[in-house]
Amino acid sequence: MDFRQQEQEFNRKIDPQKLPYHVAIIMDGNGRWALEKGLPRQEGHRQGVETVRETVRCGSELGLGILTLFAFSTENWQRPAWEVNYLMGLPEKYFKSELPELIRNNVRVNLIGDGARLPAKVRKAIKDGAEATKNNTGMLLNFALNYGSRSEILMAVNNLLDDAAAGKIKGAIDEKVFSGYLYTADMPDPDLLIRTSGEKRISNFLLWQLAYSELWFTNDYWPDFSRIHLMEAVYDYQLRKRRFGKV
Ligand code: V0D
Repeated sequence: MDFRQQEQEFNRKIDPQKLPYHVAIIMDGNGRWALEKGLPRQEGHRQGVETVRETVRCGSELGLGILTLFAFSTENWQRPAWEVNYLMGLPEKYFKSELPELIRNNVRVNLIGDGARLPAKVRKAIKDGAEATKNNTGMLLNFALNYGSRSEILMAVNNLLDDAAAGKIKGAIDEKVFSGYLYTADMPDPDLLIRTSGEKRISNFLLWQLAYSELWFTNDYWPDFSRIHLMEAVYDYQLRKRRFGKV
């Protein structure tokens, strides 16, 4: 069965009424993909951006509400300087080629993570991209950049302490109030988490938000991820009976 036929089959099988509203993806394996092909690591990242394009296109076509992509973790600063440098050029490159299509497809772009500690040119690229898409009402596309979940939780706690000291907190903190202090304030938690490249870890990604999410893994590296993978994950999600801890 070729790619086109597989896509058509999933289009038949996926129930558009039961889509996961929020899908989060840990895009792992660009470096290994390149290594195994005898290519420089940046080739893996370059191909990884192509996969981002295709995944955003497919998510938007399916009608997902939110797609959250883990692009750069707070730990990724420990990579070689040349690689970090190359990665930091990707947001600008991405918008240069994708902005018209994002606008055409009604996609809104948002950053989650500690934006203040990113290089100015990256902040500007994302600010411009977010600004240009802010009135779009279709899929929300979150890029997690300089993101770490424990530091996000601590940011929330510290902002809560400030608000408490300012007398803005009434009574005990419940889950809903706490969630409002995270980068994902006002967004429903991910229904489905996808991780590529065979690793079966959460790696400090959305620890609070993933409490009840379905998890889907593939051994394929991110540059080899395709719309077939996304559709298969969505279809698999639909087959699972979600119980939220109940019987
Ligand atoms: C490399 C695989 C898109 C993961 C995908 C700065 C690692 C390609 C973006 C991007 C990266 C980020 C923000 C934004 C628009 C695009 C991106 C990074 C890495 C780290 F507003 N791909 N991408 N950012 N890779």
